[in-house]
Amino acid sequence: MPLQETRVDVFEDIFLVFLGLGTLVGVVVVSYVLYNAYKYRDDGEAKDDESLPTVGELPTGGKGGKKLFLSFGISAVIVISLVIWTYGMLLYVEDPQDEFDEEPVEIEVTGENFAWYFEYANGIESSTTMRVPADHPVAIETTSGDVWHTFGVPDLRVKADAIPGEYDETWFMADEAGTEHEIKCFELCGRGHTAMTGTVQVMEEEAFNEWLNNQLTLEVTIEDQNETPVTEGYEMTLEHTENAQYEEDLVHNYTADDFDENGTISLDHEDLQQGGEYNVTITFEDDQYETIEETTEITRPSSETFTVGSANETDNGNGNNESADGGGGE
Ligand SMILES: [Cu+2]
Repeated sequence: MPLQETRVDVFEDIFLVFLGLGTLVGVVVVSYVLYNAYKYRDDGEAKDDESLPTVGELPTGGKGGKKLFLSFGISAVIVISLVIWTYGMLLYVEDPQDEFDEEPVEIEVTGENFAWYFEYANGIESSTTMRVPADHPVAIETTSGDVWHTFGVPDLRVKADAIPGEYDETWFMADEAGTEHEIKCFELCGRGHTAMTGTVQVMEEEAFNEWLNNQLTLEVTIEDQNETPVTEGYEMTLEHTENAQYEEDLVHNYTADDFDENGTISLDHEDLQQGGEYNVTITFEDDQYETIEETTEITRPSSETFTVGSANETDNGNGNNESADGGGGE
């Protein structure tokens, strides 16, 4: 079986084989019926070798059921080989994991509140539009945040249950960059069911990777209460809240020298490696300002501004280290 066949190819092959064989068998059977109807037609004259049966007479002669066995035999060969071949094709559709010659792109799909949400392996999230690379296997895991839904992309022959607490796995491959395919819900789930649509957007692999990397960025700015950049005398630590779950150590340390004159540092996918929720800790030399401890979520290009307060002014212990834009990146 050729590698990297898409689901569409497989189902098209099965359809064509069934159509071809069905047509062939139909033509043979109908022709043979017509041929015999003609050959043994009643033209009003009895032939020499014809002995008309009479009521109650049992048939004699014949060739030991040769024709019967022949037709049963041919049918059995056709049906059994069809079953085996189709089963093999469907096994490939069900579980092609070993046959992928590239690592599939992994996406977790969640149906919730009549909308579709997508989370990529690097922690990046999107909704409604699912971007995928062309000619590259995509492995999806579907689940639901509320009621039963079913994720389906008819064009790509994809369908997977989305059930709360369960993960259904399937895969697909789209072969033409620039095309779009409609996503629909195939489980009557409520009032918003028919509007529960989305789009699979097929991109060139390079453009897809660029998009995915560009989503994983964080800009942090530190300023004081007069909106003046703070550029000296501090250290910042970012620690992924689920660090233990990842192979890489997702703890990143920066000093004031890494920030520019605007008190800003821009981190990209190479710095961060993984999106998701991070604990941000900023400590100041000589207790110049109170330590900042916040969490930030990076699921798309994010920015955070932290406003520092003077350490000796913070007698009520709050209100000084909240981020100025109300949490950013949300
Ligand atoms: Cu639904």
